[in-house]
Amino acid sequence: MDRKKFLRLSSFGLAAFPMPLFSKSVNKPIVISTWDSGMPVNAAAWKILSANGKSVDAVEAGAVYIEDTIDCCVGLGGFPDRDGIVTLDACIMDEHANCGSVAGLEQIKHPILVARKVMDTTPHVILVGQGAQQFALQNGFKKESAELSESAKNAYKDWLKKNDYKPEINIENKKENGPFAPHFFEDGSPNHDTMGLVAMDVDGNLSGAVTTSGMAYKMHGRVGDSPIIGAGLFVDNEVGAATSSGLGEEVIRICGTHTVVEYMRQGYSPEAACKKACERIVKRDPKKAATLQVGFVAMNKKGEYGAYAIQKGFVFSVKSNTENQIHTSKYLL
Ligand code: SD4
Repeated sequence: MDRKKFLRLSSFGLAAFPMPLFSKSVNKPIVISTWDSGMPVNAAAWKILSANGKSVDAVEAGAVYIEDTIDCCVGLGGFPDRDGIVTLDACIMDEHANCGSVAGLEQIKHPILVARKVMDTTPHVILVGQGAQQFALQNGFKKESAELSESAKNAYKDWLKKNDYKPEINIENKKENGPFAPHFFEDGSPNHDTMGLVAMDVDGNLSGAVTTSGMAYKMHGRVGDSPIIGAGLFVDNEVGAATSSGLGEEVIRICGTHTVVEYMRQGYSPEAACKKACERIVKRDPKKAATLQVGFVAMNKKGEYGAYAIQKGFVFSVKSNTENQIHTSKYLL
């Protein structure tokens, strides 16, 4: 048989009898999230996943939980930008590639719920700033006080003393506090803890959500990777899902989570796919990469998961039927 004919026949064969992408049993339901703060976030998501709920509702519940509880990095308790204003970014994406996002949202407690509303009720994907706030208010969200939380107020006062605009991020390895320590500026104040989570429900459908106050002391109006679909979060229900934490500009430059998912599509494991994405960032500018942190976490359709970071110190949390724990990510540098 000539080669062309063989290829035609074999591709017909594949189309007629599609092979399942993965043949072994699937680890589901499962939720994974960035950082050790992901443990209670996973628990909130698990309530929905374990009751056979949808992954999109589970990731939303996880994000709502952290927006209510953490200071410094997510929600209205987060650290402000350099003008002293807290601006929030969030996004959500489901198994149908429906997605919604808000960026630079002020004085609204639950940006993730506004992002969900954008997804569910508008023909758009991203709303920003004033427009996002207007949309939230029109949809019954309450305008909260613009006052900073106590810890944010103190940290901002200290920062103003130096007023040093140096958007460094996530250099956990500069401070020796053990693997699960919070993540600090060199002066000891926490700098980040963006919450990104991805989940697979009992039906095998994937979704993800991200919520953050973004990089502390950023320029007013600066948007990071977190609310950008394909940067801070990407879900492809045929392949897998990924989310990121770290210096958003570097993630955006390589469309980080989309890149991770595309590597999984090529057959890389979640961990290897995250590693390849980190390598791209480092390759572009190795000197700069040595001064910053980016971490990716990913899950494939089999419920396998993995992570990789540029630097030491990135951790992630996993909850499934068989485990409930924090894992330490491998790193490049
Ligand atoms: C940003 N990626 O705004 C976010 C910050 C972050 O953990 O992840 N912090 O660039």
